[in-house]
Amino acid sequence: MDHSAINAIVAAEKNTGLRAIGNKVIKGERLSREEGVLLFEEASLPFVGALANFVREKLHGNKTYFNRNFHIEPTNVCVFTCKFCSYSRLYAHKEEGWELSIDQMMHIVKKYDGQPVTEVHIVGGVHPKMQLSFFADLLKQIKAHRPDLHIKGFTAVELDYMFRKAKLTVDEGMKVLKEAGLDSLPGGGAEIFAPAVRQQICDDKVDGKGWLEIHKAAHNAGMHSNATMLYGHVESYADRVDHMDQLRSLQDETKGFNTFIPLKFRNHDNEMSHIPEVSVIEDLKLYAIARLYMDNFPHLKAYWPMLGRKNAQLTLAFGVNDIDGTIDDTTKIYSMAGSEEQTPSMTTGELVTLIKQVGRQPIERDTLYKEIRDYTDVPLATIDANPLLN
Ligand code: V47
Ligand code: SF4
Repeated sequence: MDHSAINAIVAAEKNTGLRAIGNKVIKGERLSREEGVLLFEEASLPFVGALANFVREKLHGNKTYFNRNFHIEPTNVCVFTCKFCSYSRLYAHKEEGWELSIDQMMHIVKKYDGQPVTEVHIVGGVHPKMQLSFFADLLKQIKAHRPDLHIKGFTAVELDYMFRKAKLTVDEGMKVLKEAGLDSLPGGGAEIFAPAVRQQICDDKVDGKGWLEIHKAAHNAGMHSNATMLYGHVESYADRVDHMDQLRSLQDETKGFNTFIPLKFRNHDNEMSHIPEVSVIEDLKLYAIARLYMDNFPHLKAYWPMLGRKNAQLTLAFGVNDIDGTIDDTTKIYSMAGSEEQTPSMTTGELVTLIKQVGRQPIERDTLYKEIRDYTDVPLATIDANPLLN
């Protein structure tokens, strides 16, 4: 979208507050908390969408990133009791859960031998008996087997518990895992930082301050990380803006975040099932406002297993420039929460098609957004259709 088109859209806006915000966005100026809340309360979807698309195209043109990754979920046994979680089983009921040994996890890694995956994403419940030394061994074995595979592992919730159990400071614990092979941190566990919301939805795990401290320590140790926000439950618009504001401030300080990933609350089979899920209009507005507010986050990701393929395509017109990866069907966190995709796995060809169908340019990236391959002119028939070649 060029300047004259976006100028016309902003000039036509009748609400003076929104018009002022539009003009700030065009000039590349930062939005305040009040302006963030005003966008949620009063802006129309076409208005925020046009602005977010303008910013997205200014930053990335038509480029839309994905990567080839697979997930390992070491366990779904968890000491915590987040009310939105459909995935975890308390230790007391661990017969309903699973816990993988290092050998079993290495078996998953070895399944991808010779396949062009670039990342393994390790995330799971917080098992009381899986400790720092266990995970350090796992990381070492993965690196020894496949040194080029980027290991994106462990939410701040898992790390906080691991470090406390090992009686190490956050910096000390991070050093141990980095030396063992950890390359970056995923964005999970952030939920909503506001203490009053956390108290209602996840009152026993690391708080917002602790989450931010762990990501700061990772950045200081030279690692990158992602950040998530679980939205569409009991939080207010001000809570969403507060969450994004705290992330934006840490990013000013460290520049260590790659990607912001809003996660839509899904209400299947959890203790918050009585809360209705928000509409797709609310989803798209949230992505757009996130793109406008998080001005120092290079990337905005739509996690397609949660949204479904069609809605993920839509987000590409509302600020999103990344749709995660091919993933692997071992991912259970989302299918258990009622995600759109019961067996989340897409071949590279399917991902490329999904991006091309909406007029964007599919680019395979590595975890740190180094471009691996531009698929714009690659004929579909030559892209591997084998799901294992994700
Ligand atoms: O923190 C749990 C969320 C997160 C539900 O960094 C739910 O690249 C919706 O953070 N409805 C973990 N969401 C997963 C995660 C993630 C996923 C993909 C990529 C990356 C990345 C990170 O899943 C949790 C929580 O916010 N979650 N239950 C639910 N019912
Ligand atoms: Fe445990 Fe994570 Fe589920 Fe919370 S969201 S109960 S920390 S697995």
